[in-house]
Amino acid sequence: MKSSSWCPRSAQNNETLSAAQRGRDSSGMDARIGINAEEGVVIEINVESDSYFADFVEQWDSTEEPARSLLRAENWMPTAIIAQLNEDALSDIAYINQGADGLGQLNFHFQDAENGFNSEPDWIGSIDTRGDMQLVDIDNDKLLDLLRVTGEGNERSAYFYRNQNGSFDLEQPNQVMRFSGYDVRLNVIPLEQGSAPLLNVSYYTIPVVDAIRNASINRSQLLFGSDDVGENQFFNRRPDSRLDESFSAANVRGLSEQMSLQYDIDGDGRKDAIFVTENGTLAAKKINEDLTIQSQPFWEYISPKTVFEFQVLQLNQDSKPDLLLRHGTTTTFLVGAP
Ligand SMILES: [Ca+2]
Ligand SMILES: [Ca+2]
Ligand SMILES: [Ca+2]
Repeated sequence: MKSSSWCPRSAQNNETLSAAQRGRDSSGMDARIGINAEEGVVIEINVESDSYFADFVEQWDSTEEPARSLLRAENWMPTAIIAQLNEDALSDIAYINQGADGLGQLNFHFQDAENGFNSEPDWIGSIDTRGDMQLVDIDNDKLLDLLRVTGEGNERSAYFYRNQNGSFDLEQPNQVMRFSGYDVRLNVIPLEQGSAPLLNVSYYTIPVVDAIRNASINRSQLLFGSDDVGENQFFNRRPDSRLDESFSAANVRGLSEQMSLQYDIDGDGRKDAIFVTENGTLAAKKINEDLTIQSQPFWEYISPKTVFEFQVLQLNQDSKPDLLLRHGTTTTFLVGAP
């Protein structure tokens, strides 16, 4: 494990390392893209371990949050959550169980200043529990709305429901969007504090012609704003911007983690697009006012080892973002310096 500091305030490279020191070939990584009839595109990434016993035993300090959690809390919906569901300042409870009709049931218990919570739910709604569900504030009114994503194969449908002071019309989504691609992910992101959230949709596709000649895979980022929405809808029908990147065996490192628009890397109050480059470094691009992602990164961190995964964390008490970079067998912490 390595710990160093970096300056999030200005665009910079890690100048203590020359590009030649990146260790392109010493990362012990081998990647291969193949295509077969049964599995489609297969990406094999082998990471060589320094020792067969590396990470075999891990000691956890029970008084501290584990740095490497088995579940990332932001990626799953727990059985019951505490959330702002109606128009008062008190937190409420939401959970899903099986209703009397045998179908899924969404339950809300509203908090009352005098009596706390009722044992019976204050609002229930019958809901199809297939697919992924998320309670997230989509329209920036502080009340959590519902996003449900379902589908099979490479077809995905996203259903958006608006929270109306503690209830949803689950029969009638406010907006439905459909996407074709693999590993379709939807993220609702306020680019700046208090600004209207945008929708970031990312997925992979396989170009048919290229796939035969030269195995490759495309990664797309769509950004939907909300300045031209239809009545009662959340997001524009057409994406405001689209970024398509092509990957083959030569630049497969860039595929190891999706681009993230969740973090403000330079502390200017506006989220940036962070991604792993094809050289296995970490870089960030600005997101313009028109929601296009700039073509050139304004920041790149050249690590001595290939980066496979990253997280932006608050490791200390200052409000500057800290970075956790995962390599093949090691982890680097970068603590933001003023
Ligand atoms: Ca409430
Ligand atoms: Ca809302
Ligand atoms: Ca920024």
